[in-house]
Amino acid sequence: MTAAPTPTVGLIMGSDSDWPVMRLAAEAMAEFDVPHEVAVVSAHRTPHRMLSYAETAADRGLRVIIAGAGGAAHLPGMVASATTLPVIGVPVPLKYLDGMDSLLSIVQMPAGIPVATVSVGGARNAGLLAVRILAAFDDDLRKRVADFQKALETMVLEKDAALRAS
Ligand code: RP5
Repeated sequence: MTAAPTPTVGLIMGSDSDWPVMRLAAEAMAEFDVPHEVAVVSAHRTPHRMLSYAETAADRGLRVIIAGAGGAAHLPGMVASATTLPVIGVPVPLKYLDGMDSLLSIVQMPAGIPVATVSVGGARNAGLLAVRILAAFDDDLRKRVADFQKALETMVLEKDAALRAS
């Protein structure tokens, strides 16, 4: 039996209710066979767990953290303040305010503590950005990212051709 590979991306979210959005990040990373771990870590309800997660992440082998939260979405910024790893923030839209509250809570960070914020609900791009960060140090993964982009281009060109032929 072979051991499971050590996760290189930590995918965390403020609540299990964020999972329908955040699973898109997990799916994107799975497409590239990037090993990742998933956890619910709340800035407000489990602050000690959040600090412990952030402070131990690099030593546990993680290289990127994706953090999603909605509403008063302090998780990505607080995690970024307690780790040296790159943090990607995902604004999760809730029932009210169309996710603008989540977006502004995550994107408006003070200088010195960066969070790479994706669009509201943009968890797929968060997963793909994590793949790209890892690919910068991994030639095989970088080639697969290039193949992925080429496939996207081909798909658009084929749709264009089909549209103009109809
Ligand atoms: C945030 O509060 C979570 O990230 C979630 O988006 C939101 C609501 O959480 P629940 O009340 O659904 O657990 O911290």
